[in-house]
Amino acid sequence: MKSGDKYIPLEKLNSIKKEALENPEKFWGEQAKCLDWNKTWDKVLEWHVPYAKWFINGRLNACYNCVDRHILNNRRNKAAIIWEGENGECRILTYYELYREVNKFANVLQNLGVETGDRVAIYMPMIPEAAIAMLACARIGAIHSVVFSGFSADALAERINDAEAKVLITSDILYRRGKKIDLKGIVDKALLNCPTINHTVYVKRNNDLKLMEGRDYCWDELMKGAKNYVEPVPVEANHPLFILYTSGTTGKPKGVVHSTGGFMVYTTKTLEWTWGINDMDVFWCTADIGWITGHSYVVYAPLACGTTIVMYEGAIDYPNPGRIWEIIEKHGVTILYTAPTAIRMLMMYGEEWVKKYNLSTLRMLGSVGEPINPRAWKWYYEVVGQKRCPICDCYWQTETGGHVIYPPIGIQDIPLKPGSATFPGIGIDADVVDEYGNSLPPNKRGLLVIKNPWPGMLMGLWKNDARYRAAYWERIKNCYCPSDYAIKDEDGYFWILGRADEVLNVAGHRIGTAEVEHVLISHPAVAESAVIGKPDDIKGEVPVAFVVLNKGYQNKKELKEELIHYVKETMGPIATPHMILFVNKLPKTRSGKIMRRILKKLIMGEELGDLSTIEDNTSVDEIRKELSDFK
Ligand code: 6R9
Repeated sequence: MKSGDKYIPLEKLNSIKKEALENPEKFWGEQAKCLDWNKTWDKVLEWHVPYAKWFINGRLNACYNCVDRHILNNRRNKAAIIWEGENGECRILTYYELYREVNKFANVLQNLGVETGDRVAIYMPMIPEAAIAMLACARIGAIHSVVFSGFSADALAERINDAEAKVLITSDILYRRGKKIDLKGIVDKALLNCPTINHTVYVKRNNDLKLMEGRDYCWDELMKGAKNYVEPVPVEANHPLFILYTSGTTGKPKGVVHSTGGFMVYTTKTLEWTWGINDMDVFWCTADIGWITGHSYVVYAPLACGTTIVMYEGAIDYPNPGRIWEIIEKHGVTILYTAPTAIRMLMMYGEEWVKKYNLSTLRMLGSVGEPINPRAWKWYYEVVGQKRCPICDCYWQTETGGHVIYPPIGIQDIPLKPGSATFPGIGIDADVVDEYGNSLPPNKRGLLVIKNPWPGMLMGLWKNDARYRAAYWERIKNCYCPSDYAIKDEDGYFWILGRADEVLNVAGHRIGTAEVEHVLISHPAVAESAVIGKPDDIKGEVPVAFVVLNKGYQNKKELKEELIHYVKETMGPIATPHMILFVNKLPKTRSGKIMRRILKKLIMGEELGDLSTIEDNTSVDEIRKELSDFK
């Protein structure tokens, strides 16, 4: 890889970038040949701000591109998925085996009445059946909506209902830190409020699975009678491949919709450009399929490239902190793609755990989900990669479909700066601007924007056009605004500084403060609440909640615990408040807006700055006192 002959000269990369921006239709039309199409498009791009259509009237099938085309060549017997369970159990599926399972499950879906365009919810642990279910949906043109298996019954129901899913695919249990988590119990609770679900399919891993007659089925049973082949449905390129819900600034999650053609082209090409992926690679992206990284870079792009992927169910530090390194050694992983929060945790366990294993197969490392702090970067580079493996810090979002700011190390050995995701990628016209959209000079903090459409861009929000425009296109005129602060340095490197909205980044997961507040307020004891993020050494940020109690409820430790538990149960463990503070009043502006900025400064022990807009100063004094009592 480091031989140099794979690299194109820097001038060439720059001229490719220039061409991609100057003539996107020609450029992306060429790139789209990385996929097999049933029918070529009539037009590459139609762009009416803020809606882009790519590869119009082109027809393709995502599942065919990820599976069928590989069994027609010498990848037929190559490992597609190497699966490891937490307890060391291992399953390997070749491309042919994946093809067989996906076909059968596509037929199972048909037999359950699923048709092209229908929505199918997937609530599953990291097991091969999760990828099989996604690909089977794609095969028949059904739109999947994967819900992270750590989400609660309410969160699951809300997402199922918004998408009006017909069928739910799940599993009876999942394994985490040696424990069996009862998914069936959560699903049963959710389904009490999901009128659109006709059928549920369970992957059975426990012996005492009780099914409801006529509604629930067992995966293996249905597979027994299924046909071996289902013709992949060629869909128009702008047919939605999936919906994935992500946190926004209101209590309701946003259903991000991705296309089939544009998404597949963009993720496949960014996988190649970032890692220079080849047939020798064993690619391990540790993300869960419940997040976008699991969609783009665990399932779709690597399989479209015919890559061998590692899929792992469980915690990467269980049963001991060497687990992640053991898996890399065992399967000869060549590329590890993980999150800064994981790196910081592994760093805390110490390098002796890393040194116990032979990691010489690794050739590249990746980071995603939040800014990586230079200390973690250095440790990752020196201890894990032995100064041999470049670190691809990839900035992107659920909405962008694939990497948008990243080093294209697969084709060019550009110099890295720890903590910077380097430059806007090929075909991405990004900038840092002030609130009026004016480009800022180097080292000035501003909003990150993307000024042009790219094939991986979201098509919109599920049945919510007004919110799509308001959330991404109204802050800066004619620009896509990801709501992240950034600076561009004097060499043109981009540094992402964190969210510019009310969204927290807890261990790389997006959590809307409004979502947590919404849950708290639904508890009878709570009159009002404000949630902010407090910096945390491992998780990056943790939620802290300020709560005003209703009359009749007292400031008691038990009530705090109850509320913490309530959020955990209602939203899922990742949203659990790190602490709750009871206060009599929240600081508000005269127009009644909660001043979270002040709460944040109070918790950080910082100067409060301008308090002229505050309605009542006593709220601040009271919170100060509460905080000092807490310490
Ligand atoms: C892929 C993913 C998106 C938000 C994004 C930003 C943060 C992601 C980052 C990064 C700095 C990186 N983020 N990658 N910040 N450097 N390399 O994480 O998608 O869950 O939608 O989160 O994550 O704040 O806006 P998603």
